[in-house]
Amino acid sequence: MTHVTDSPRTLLRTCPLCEAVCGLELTLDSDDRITSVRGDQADPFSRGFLCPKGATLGHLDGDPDRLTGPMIRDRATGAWRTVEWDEAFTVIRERLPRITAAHGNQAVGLYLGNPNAHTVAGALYAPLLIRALGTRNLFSASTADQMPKQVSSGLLFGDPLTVPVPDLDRTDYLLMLGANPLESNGSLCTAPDFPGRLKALRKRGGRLVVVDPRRTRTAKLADEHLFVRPGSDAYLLFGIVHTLFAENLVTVRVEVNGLDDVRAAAAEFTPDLAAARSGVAAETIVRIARELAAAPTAAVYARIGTCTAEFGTLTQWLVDVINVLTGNLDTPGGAMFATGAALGIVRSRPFRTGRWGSRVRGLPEAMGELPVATLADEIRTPGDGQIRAMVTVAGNPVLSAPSGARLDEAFAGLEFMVSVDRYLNETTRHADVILPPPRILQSPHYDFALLNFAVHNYARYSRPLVPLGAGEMSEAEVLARLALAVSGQEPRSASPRLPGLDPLTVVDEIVIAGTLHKAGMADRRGELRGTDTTEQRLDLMLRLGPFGEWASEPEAGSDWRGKLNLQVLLDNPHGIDLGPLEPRLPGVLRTASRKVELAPAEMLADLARLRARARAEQPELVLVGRRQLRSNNSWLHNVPPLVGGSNRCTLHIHPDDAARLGLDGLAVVKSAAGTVTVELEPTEDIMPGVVSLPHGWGHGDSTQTVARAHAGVNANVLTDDSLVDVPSGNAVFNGVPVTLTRA
Ligand SMILES: Nc1nc2c(c(=O)[nH]1)N[C@H]1C(S)=C(S)[C@@H](COP(=O)(O)OP(=O)(O)OC[C@H]3O[C@@H](n4cnc5c(=O)[nH]c(N)nc54)[C@H](O)[C@@H]3O)O[C@H]1N2
Ligand SMILES: Nc1nc2c(c(=O)[nH]1)N[C@H]1C(S)=C(S)[C@@H](COP(=O)(O)OP(=O)(O)OC[C@H]3O[C@@H](n4cnc5c(=O)[nH]c(N)nc54)[C@H](O)[C@@H]3O)O[C@H]1N2
Ligand code: SF4
Ligand SMILES: [Mo]
Repeated sequence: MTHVTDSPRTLLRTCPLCEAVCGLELTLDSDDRITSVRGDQADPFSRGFLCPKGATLGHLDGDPDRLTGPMIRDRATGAWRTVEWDEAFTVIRERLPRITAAHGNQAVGLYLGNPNAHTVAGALYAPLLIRALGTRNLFSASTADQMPKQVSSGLLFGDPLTVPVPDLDRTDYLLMLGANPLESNGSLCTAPDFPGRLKALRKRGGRLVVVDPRRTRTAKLADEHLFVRPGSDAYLLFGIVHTLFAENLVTVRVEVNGLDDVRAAAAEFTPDLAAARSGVAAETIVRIARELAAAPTAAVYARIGTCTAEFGTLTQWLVDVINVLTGNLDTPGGAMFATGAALGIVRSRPFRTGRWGSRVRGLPEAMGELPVATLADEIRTPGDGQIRAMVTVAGNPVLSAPSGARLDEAFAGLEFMVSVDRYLNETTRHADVILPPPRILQSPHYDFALLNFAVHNYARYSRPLVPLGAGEMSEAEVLARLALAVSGQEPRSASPRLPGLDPLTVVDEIVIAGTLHKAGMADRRGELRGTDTTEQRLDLMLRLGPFGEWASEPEAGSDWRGKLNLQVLLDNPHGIDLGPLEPRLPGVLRTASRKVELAPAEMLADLARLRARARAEQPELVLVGRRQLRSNNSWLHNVPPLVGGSNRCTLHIHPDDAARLGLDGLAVVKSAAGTVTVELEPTEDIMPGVVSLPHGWGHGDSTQTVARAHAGVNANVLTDDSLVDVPSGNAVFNGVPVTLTRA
């Protein structure tokens, strides 16, 4: 890449690595290399916060192992060669449509990984690929992550994207379960400097209670930490609900249906039962219920530890049931709904799941997706509708999905695979073609998804900081061309009606025209600003959004009401403070009743499972995960300053368990799904009876040099894809029964 610049220069950009959306101030040298990264002090939301991952963005960006051009694998020799884009797309256009022609659309599976939630390409152009493939075999990291929260929100509020977040900056009491934002910086709760916000909560006299089988850094910061047996959060929360009813502490401030059904359901799930299952004393559960009811404002927040568990959806439902019963839903200081600035999908019908089922296990669809826990089944089980080819975009399911070893084998048996990814890794090594996105700095950034889950209304847009060079392609264009190729179309036939335009422009023009038409503004195309059609789409979404200058009735009450468009964001490169969260009910409800449906039939039906488990024996030893400050799922282990030290793949175990089992050094960990051998790290910070292994490791065969030197083991060899949270189909990573022996 050669272009002339003044050197060095300072540029602003949002960090794309996690949900905290921190503003960054980058210094680039005359070769466009990042020489320093600082937190952007003038960002009104992140106020200069920076974590170790953001700080090493330059190393990630300059990684010599990052793929810089399309690659094709020779199936006979296994050798990779770098090719021109046209050759890569030609191979796809020739191979993939032949498979669908012979076996139908279901023969191709699509997996969308986590970074799609962070990129403009993922937000605006992945849907195009979904449509082009027309397959029901659509999978994503969502069913290894937050699907329980989305199903629960869909049932309660009618829309799975209407997810309440704790009003962190104003709450007086935060009950947090299964989250460790001091290391993760938060999830489904966009809050840059989450640690600082928690400290501020305590400083203003608020109370933080953390429920976790590990004494995490977050737990150490809290007023109170409760060790909880993995997978038992639903009992614990039911114990709180039971107490709220039993002690007449219920104050409902929003319109709801089903209050009596919830009361009836909670009758059998007493604090005593909760104590027996969770290990938290019944008196403590009762006291927490009273504290939540008595606090001027309070919020319950539960994340990955509780989502990726056997009763994930029930747990997420109970979280918001408590927020409702304590009068804290949709009120300042409670659990509130953010107002994203960009126009989102407007849902007309109430959400439901199970509109279709997966072929092999009949698992219900949710949000149009099937559970990733059944992806290996769909590839391996012969018959009509079997997956024979895969497309993956920004995902590494061999390391991130349950029963990873099974999936690894399944991918190896595919007839054809395409991956859009920065790296040759454990998943993409099975691809025939890899299409890499350009450098992070060459992509625009707007958080279409995450700003809908922010604890403060905010917007920020970053233009690409470095132009694309010869032979480089934006990820938006990669996806647009891939969508054409999988349908067997040549780029020039993108649209007969718009001849001479590149595929990306064609797609954007169609979307823009459709959106304008729906808004009754077909004549205003010429007013949209932006250097390309991607920016013009953002401009349109901002103008029509809740703060937008074209909003018919701006809902949001900030000073920016009726003003936003792309130019305003460009004029405010540090981001815009759109004000504190505001009450949004009943406006955002999409239930048929236009009330909060507090007792959805799907949740009441799932109680049978919870009841049955209450009688089951507790396994002697169970596995949970953990996140590490200097990791990001599977893909930052090739960044030298991030690996090593505390950032290693070790099994945390209580010293009493290690002694009882006569273990030290290495141990063999065995589950129903598989076996790994891993180094033990005894610590008092974990409950007896629980061991913890971080996910995303297992780079033993990697061609990434640094990652291979810090390989670790794949935690998902141990997790079992035959288990799911039934209502959402979500994978179960926590509470996996294991046995340990000496290595
Ligand atoms: N540094 C870093 N940051 C990240 C990521 C990363 O890999 N590294 N990943 C990003 C992603 S994709 C996500 S989704 C978010 C997730 O962000 P968080 O939800 O904060 O995830 P974790 O840090 O894994 O914290 C989950 C906690 O749940 C606990 N836990 C396990 N089982 C149970 C249980 O049954 N009950 C309860 N109550 N607790 C349990 C674990 O001990 C752990 O401390 O983090 C994001 N941020
Ligand atoms: N045992 C266990 N397993 C888990 C979890 C757990 O807590 N425990 N957590 C789960 C959670 S919350 C999540 S979100 C999933 C994550 O699951 P995945 O999304 O499948 O895995 P990642 O490791 O995030 O992989 C991201 C991939 O995207 C590539 N990439 C990075 N940036 C870009 C980009 O801009 N464009 C493109 N095209 N590719 C890019 C990376 O190289 C990498 O290959 O893992 C889940 N798996
Ligand atoms: S907290 Fe997240 S968004 Fe902020 S600098 Fe770190 S990785 Fe980037
Ligand atoms: Mo995630």
